Amino acid sequence: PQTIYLKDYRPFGYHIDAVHLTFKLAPTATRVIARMQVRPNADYPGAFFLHGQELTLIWAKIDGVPVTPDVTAEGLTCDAPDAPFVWEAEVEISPDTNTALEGLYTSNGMYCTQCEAEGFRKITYYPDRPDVMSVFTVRIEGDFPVLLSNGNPVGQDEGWAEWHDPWPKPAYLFALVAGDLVNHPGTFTTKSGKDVELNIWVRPGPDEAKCAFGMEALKRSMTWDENVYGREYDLDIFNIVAVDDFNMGAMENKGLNVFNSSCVLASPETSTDANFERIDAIIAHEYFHNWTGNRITCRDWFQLCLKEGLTVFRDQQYTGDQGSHAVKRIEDASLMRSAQFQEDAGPLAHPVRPASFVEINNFYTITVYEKGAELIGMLKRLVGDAAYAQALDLYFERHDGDAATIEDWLAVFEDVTGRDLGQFKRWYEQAGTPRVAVSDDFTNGTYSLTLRQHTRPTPGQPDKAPLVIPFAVGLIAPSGAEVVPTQLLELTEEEQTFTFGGLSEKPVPSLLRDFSAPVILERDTTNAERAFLMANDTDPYNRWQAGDALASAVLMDMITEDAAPDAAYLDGLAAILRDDSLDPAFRAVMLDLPSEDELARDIAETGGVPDPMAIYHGLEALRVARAQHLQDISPRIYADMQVAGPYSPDAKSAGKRRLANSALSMITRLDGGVAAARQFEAADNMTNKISALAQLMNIGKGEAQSAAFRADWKADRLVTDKWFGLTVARAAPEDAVGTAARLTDEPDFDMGNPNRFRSVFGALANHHAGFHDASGAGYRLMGDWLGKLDAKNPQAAARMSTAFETWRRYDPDRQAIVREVLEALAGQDGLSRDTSEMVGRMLA
Ligand code: HT7
Ligand code: ZN
Repeated sequence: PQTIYLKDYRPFGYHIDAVHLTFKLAPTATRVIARMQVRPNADYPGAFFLHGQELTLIWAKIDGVPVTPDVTAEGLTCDAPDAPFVWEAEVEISPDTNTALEGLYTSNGMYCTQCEAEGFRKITYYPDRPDVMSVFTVRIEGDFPVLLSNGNPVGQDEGWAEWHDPWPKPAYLFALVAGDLVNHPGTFTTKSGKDVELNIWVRPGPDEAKCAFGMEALKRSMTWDENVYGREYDLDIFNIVAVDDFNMGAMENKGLNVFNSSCVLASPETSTDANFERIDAIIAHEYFHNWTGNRITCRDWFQLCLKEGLTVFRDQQYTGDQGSHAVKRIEDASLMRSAQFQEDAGPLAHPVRPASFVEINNFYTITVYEKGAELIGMLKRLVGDAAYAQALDLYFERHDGDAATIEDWLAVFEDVTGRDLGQFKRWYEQAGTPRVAVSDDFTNGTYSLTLRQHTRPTPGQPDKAPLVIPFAVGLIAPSGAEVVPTQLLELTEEEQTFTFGGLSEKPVPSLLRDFSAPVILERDTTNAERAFLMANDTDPYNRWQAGDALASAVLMDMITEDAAPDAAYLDGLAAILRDDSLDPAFRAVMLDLPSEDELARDIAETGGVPDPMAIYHGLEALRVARAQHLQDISPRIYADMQVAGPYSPDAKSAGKRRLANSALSMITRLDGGVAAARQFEAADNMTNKISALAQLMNIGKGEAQSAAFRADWKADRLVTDKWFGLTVARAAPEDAVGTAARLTDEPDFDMGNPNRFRSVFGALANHHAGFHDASGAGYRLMGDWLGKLDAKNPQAAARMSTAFETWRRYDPDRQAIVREVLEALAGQDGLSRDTSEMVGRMLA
């Protein structure tokens, strides 16, 4: 397969000023007629090549005269005039047999599209690249009550509808939906007084009762983007459609967002607090793309972080505004440290702006999205809030209607601040997580901190240059009083020393406050100092980080030396739990423990070989010890945190439920499941129901409750996904693989539905001790199913293949089995470009 390089970028040889599409829908023989106004690009003359895949060309014409283009599996090339002309072509496609869920496909009888990144080429011949922007008019003919496309409706009658989108857009933002759908309506008046019709479209039936929250989330997002970024909506109508079979979370098609049902449908009985928060964030994310992605798009797919990093940053700000900025920052930083640092340290490491790819779908990664958002956060920290706001205003003004680059993005910051961002740009180009080694000294009332940065080699990038690292620091006196409030240091050299004078005693440093940069701190410290910061730090992220580091240190001793849990950790937790002045959600995150995967990483990092069962038993032992140590507090917390009245997913109530359920998990370790069984029976919302069930399963109980849950929710596919996932996640390590295999025999296991596949195999991949069972059964089961899935849905298979990303951490026997599984997969006949690229990188 061909590798595509950023350095080879060249504009298209033609402009497409307008495109008219006619769809004649039929399950296996849909006809698509395209008519395009084409104009040669005088600055960049080139061949008239149109992408196209899995299309049957019926006819093609230039200026009304039939032509016979050269057609290959990737597209067509045609001799074209050196002056403006009209291109017309008719193709036939088969939505019903399109199991890749890319292009036009059917899902439960409804037609829908997914075009990002390169799916439009499965709909018609077209320059399917984001820098070719055009004005689309779409006519849909089909026997459905609802026929939707981008932009505004311009006409409809029985069996047809026509839509016109006045905003030029790249083909990846095209969308079409047709089906028997019903709408949950709403309205929004923009700040300039324009009325916008809003709709969430679902299939008739129980989904209709699950739209209200999404509609309110959409209105909140629209208001927030006006108030915080000054961005107004720009069409008469905004449609969201819920689709069951969908590869990712949602898609920001202009004026017609398509959502995975699981990311828009919500009700108290079927959705957890975490689901509500995620839905709120995804609706916001897709809506925010209207400006950061749609009005300003990407020049090429190497610039993906331009829209995704910025839009994630914006949705993070939005979520923080809805509840607790502190807890949101802790969760975002925790995700970076657990999952993105892992990607950056392994065979799949790549820069936020990659320099090459084989299959772009493989680059919708946590590095592009979450690290991309961290880069925006660092820029904001470095230039300050006011300059950030000015730079964003300039970005929107200067690049509205453009297909832009990271260079364009950085230039607005340079122009606003006069600052040279040449060194900052390395963050976009250099893969790997920088390590900052910290040493300190205290002499004559002056405290000095020496910071030394180093980034290890990553695949294809052996040498790394120093980055500009915004490093937020505070100093705390031994009494616990903060003597130096947060200051932002800028580390630009390989090594730099920063001094703080006028101190009467040696302070304890609070380093990298608020996770001011995505780096790994290296510092010799003690459990006593970690406990001190856990108790005294004024920075909530660092307080959490100290607790997390302390828990990890305690667990490492328990796992590798069979030590008893350090009382400093248990006492520290008790103090936090007792402190009613602290936000319940914050207290709940303080109770989260490092995952088995993170502990395996830490063991490998210190030169050891992780033993998955030892890690599992270490964590279980700490859970029991915690439950015992906190047994006087947990029942009181559990009682205090009960939320009276009808369920509401607001952040305050959700925080209380989160803490109550953390307390329940400790109570359950000691009471044999009595309280959890009671909560299961009494719960009127999914958060409390499923948490109680999970606690019971954790102690090997809950069989009856699990069966009842399964039976009660058989008809609800999203709750059934939860049951599949929980059943694997809570299986004992020795049963996890067998459980996953058994679930694939259930009549409602459907590998064609990505949510269902992920509910089983995503849960298996995350079941550390089960997946890494010494027999290799987990690896083999995963490999077999990836092979089967790849033939249907390459994108989903490639994504799930990251389950093997960390295989080189484990012992030679396990490695040998994984190698065998990956090599078998690589050798599978007809393996997709998607999966073969991923497997190849993991084996390299
Ligand atoms: N921009 C979208 C990314 C995307 C996608 C979505 C659904 C299915 C396939 C997809 N490929 C790429 C989603 C987003 O980041 O908002
Ligand atoms: Zn996005």
